[in-house]
Amino acid sequence: DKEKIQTLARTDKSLAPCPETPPNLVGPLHVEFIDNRTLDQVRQVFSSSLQNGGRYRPPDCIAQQKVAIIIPFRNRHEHLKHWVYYLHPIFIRQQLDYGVYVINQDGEGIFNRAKLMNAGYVEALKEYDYDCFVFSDIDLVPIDDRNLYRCFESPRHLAVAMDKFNFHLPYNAYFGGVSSLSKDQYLKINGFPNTYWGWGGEDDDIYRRITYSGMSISRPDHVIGKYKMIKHHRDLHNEPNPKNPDKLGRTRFTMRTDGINSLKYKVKEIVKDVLYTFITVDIEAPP
Ligand code: UD2
Ligand code: MN
Repeated sequence: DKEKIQTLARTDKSLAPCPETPPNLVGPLHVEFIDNRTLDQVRQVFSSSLQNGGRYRPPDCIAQQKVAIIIPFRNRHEHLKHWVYYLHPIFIRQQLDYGVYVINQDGEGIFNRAKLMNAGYVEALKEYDYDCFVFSDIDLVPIDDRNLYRCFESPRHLAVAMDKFNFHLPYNAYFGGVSSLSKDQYLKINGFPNTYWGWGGEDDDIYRRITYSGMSISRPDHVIGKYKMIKHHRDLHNEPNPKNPDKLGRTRFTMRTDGINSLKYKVKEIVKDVLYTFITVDIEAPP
């Protein structure tokens, strides 16, 4: 069958590695979040090019990296449809061997972005031998496809020039929005913190974990690293948490015990859509 033939083709040693720089990139993109786009339309666009679960690999070469895209999520379906519409074609042009994992927080408890991303890391690895992890907000769309969604020598911050920050970095140690870490880099920092409930702080904690582990940050330049954020209000149950900034002074110590080595959650449901794998998790959120 089709699946078997594809698997054979992949293991065929005659298939060459994809080129270091993908040949079909177009550069700056036109991105517009139009109201009448529907998820069903987007499904139809990609139904023949993607494998179920939002998986893809280049048919004619061996991808440079196996990349899991992890999205922390709850109640943002309005954004999800735009994200898949714009990101899948970019990933295909970038010749990634990739899968998209939407990690949906179960229940109405306080949101926890970083813990969801930890759960996404674990769940993606149960499925495939990924060597690179890109963590992305659901509302961020790059407007240049030369911004490669892959891993680099150092942990990478991809969302360097967002429209909401006037296409500037808000501060030098900013690590929010979209980032990538190889499996080794991620394990070196013990993954992300599980204890940042509510809005804010978790991205700065991750930045500190990286520097305290002796690594630096890599970034695209400000032309390639441009993003549009879909406009939104602060969600319910994700209020800024005043305790979060205070925790940063202790990250150097807490990072050894709060992270992938202390992660606890339960999978409630896994749904395979053609555009993504949608995993609902109970992360023991406080009310
Ligand atoms: C900023 C950062 C983000 C993170 C956050 C602080 C940008 C563009 N992003 O985002 O990376 O550091 O501050 O926590 O500056 N989400 C849901 N449902 C919810 C709440 C959040 O799906 O109810 C997810 C979704 O993927 C969203 C992300 O969490 O994009 C970040 O939340 P946000 O968009 O409300 O926060 P924002 O834009 O201030
Ligand atoms: Mn946002």
